[in-house]
Amino acid sequence: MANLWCLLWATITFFQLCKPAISDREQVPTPPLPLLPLPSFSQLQWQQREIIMFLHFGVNTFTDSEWGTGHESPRVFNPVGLNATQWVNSAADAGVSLLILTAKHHDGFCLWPSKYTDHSVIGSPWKNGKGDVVLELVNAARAHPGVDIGLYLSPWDRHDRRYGNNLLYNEFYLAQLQELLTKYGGVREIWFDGAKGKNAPNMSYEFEDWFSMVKELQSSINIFSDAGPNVRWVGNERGFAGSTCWSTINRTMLSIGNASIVDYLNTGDPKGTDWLPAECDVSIRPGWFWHKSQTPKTLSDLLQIYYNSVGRNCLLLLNVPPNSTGLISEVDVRRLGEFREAIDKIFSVNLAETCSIKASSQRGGKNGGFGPENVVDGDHLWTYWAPRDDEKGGNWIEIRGPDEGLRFNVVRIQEAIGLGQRIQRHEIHVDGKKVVSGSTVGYKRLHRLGKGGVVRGRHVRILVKKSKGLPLISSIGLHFDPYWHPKEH
Ligand code: FUL
Repeated sequence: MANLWCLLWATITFFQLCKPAISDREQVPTPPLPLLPLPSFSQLQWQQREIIMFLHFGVNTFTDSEWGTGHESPRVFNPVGLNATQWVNSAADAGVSLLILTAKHHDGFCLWPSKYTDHSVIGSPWKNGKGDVVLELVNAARAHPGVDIGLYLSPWDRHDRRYGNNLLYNEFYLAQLQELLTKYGGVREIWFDGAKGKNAPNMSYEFEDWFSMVKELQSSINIFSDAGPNVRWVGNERGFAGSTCWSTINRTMLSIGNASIVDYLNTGDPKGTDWLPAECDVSIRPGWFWHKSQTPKTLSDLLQIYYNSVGRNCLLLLNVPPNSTGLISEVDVRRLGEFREAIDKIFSVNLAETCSIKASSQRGGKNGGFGPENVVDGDHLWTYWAPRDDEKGGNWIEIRGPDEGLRFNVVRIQEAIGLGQRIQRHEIHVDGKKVVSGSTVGYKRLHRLGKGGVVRGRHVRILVKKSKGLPLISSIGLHFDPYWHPKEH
């Protein structure tokens, strides 16, 4: 009997000892589940590039035109001082990590010695027909770690006689794609332009075949077109995304070269089942190609474009066209430098980093790993603030400045988009007064504030009014932009 009591006592003691350990384990918060659809690894890498560069270059550079007719003689192409290292250096100095070259524009002239046409650099006096612009760019980029290349191959070809014959032209186009994607090593983005002249011959492009060949040859490439599959067009060529801009959209609603979907492309779709972030293409000059008579946009214009593209959850694809010498003109290089300097000046100081930060709640309590301090830890994507699942009312996070207050005019908010895009509506309050009423956030949302160009206050609260699931905020910044003069815009 005594043995039985002993056994009972030992069993009870054992379970009592175990109990706190089990309930402790239950208190460890599980991370929030991802909210579908999600970006792929390549899309996430792409998004973090923020600014990439387009290089429109070809026969148009020498004929002062934008859309060549296709009848240009290859002999007009002679960039005697071409130096792709200068292109790459100018881009890298401006913080650009990807350059997309027009390997062939609508005029059909190829910047590489294609085996499938003689309408190319082969027929030009440049390097006695032995040159290859694509190769020059690839070699220059390779010598600069961190700089990648992308290619633009115009579907609309005004030179090739096969254009208009569906089978023959699609085969020709596939052959050129294959050539470009096997000859030059890794290509990070391929650009399929939906543009086509009104009187162009009728022609169906076999996009699905093109896309699958591209993926087969370059598995980590991002394919751009009006309709993706990896990156979508933003719907205009001004570099402006919608003030609501979802990276999600329904691809079934999209088609390439369809003018009626530009508004949908501009804003995306909160109910979208596909992750298809938008790219904002815009030229630093009025034209896409270099023209002697044109000058670059002002710094103030470029900054406005930056806020309306990168600051609205998109990528900025800024075109900087090489001139007829084969160089990026000095004025453009200078403007790019000023642009980078301004961005660095604005964003290198985050006033929030020295403030105390409070939140409406935090998942898993103090030691759960989802506290509001994560929004100023500099690691933008994978550490974030998460409120509790059961929190009622609006979730908020508040930055509390020193007694003398804060002086700023830009608020930066970033979502942990690796787990999906969630925030639908948000507000910013300074010392209890609403100063911004906004919608989406996504990878990065920038608000320029202050009617007089500056805001002063002590407490800045970001209130999430509506969200698809829990809002997950990875970074918050309070910045001062000395270039912001609201009256100019
Ligand atoms: C457009 C083209 O027609 C322009 O020439 C330029 O290449 C621009 C990026 O895309 O659709």
